Amino acid sequence: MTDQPRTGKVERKTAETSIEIAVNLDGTGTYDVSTGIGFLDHMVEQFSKHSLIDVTMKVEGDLHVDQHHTTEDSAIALGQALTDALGDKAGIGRYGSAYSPMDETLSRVSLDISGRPYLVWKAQFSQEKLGEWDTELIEHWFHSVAQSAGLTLHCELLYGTNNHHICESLYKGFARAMRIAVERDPRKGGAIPSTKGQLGG
Ligand SMILES: [Mn+2]
Repeated sequence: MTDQPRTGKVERKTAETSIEIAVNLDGTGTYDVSTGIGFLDHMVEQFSKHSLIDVTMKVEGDLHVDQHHTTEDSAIALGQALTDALGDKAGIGRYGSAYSPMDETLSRVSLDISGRPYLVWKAQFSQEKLGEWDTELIEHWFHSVAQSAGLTLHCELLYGTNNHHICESLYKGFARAMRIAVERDPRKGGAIPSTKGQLGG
């Protein structure tokens, strides 16, 4: 097992979006995020801050159409950058869970960096928008990250009413669960955390 910081990088350009993302799993929660969607920036910043994963994310999307491509493609690219940084996943905790209280809201996020993408989503919003961001895209963001990072990801709102709190609680929970799951456990040495000897594929 090496002590080198685990970094990942993705550049993705289509007719709909142009994206540059860099992550450092062994960072300090430093971020520079610009997607053109204010609330999405706020959420990706929360992800970085509470996972301690450094995130640089520059997105130029076709927001004149709507926010779908920008949300989806930036989530896919973030998942790819995380996968790139994780490499063979040697020595990682693999699993992570977090409860996140935020005033009246409580959520639970539980995940496995399994290589088997799956999203269980049990949360709903009563507003159509947070800032200018369409709330129907929030589940889609988590679905896209789970797919491209190979996560088995369970996101549940246990209770809560304020839409800003609900969304932020889920992102903070995702961040804190990821922090635990990507952390290198020195007791594991460089072992792949699976009796199969590999994760994914
Ligand atoms: Mn907030």
